[in-house]
Amino acid sequence: MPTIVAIALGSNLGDRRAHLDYATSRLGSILGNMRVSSDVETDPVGVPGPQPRFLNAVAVGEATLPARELLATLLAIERERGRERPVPGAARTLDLDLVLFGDQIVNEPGLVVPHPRFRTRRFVLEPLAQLAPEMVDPVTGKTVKELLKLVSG
Ligand code: PH2
Ligand code: MG
Ligand code: MG
Repeated sequence: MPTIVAIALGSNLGDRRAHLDYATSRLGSILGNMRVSSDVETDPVGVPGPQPRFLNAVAVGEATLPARELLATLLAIERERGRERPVPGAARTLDLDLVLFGDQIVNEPGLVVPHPRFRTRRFVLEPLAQLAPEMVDPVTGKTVKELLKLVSG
C-alpha cells in the first residue's frame, strides 16, 4: 500500500526555476499520482544574514519507498543540483524536505517526520493547502487547512 507524502521544495541560489523543475521531474518518477503546487516567491525565514528570496513549492504523491529510503533519495536529488552545506541555514540551490509521510511519526537521528517546523511555515502550508487541505498532521491531529489558519491570524 502506498503512503501519501508531502515534500517541500525550496531554492534561493542560482537558477531557482531550473532547480525546482529538475526536482519536480525527478520526484515524478518516484511518486505515484504526483501533484505539484504553483510556485510562491517568499522572503527567507530564520536564516543567518541577508539572503536572496526563495522560490518554494510543495509536491504530494504516493510513495512506495520507506521513509528512510525516500529521505536518502531527496538528499541525492539535492546533491545532483550541487547542494552544499557550508553552515546551517546557508543559501541553497535545492532543499527537499519530507514534511508528511502518511500518518507516520518518526523521531530518529537525521529523520524527523512530520517536519518539526512545518506547522509555522507559511511557505510550506500555503502551497500544501492548495493540494491537500484535508491532509492531517499526525502529531497535532489538525488538518493543513487548520494549521494554515493558525499562522494566518
Ligand atoms: N527554508 C529554510 C529556512 N528559511 N525561508 C523560506 N522563505 N523558504 C524556505 O524554503 C526556507 C526558509 C530551511 O530549510
Ligand atoms: Mg528546509
Ligand atoms: Mg532540508
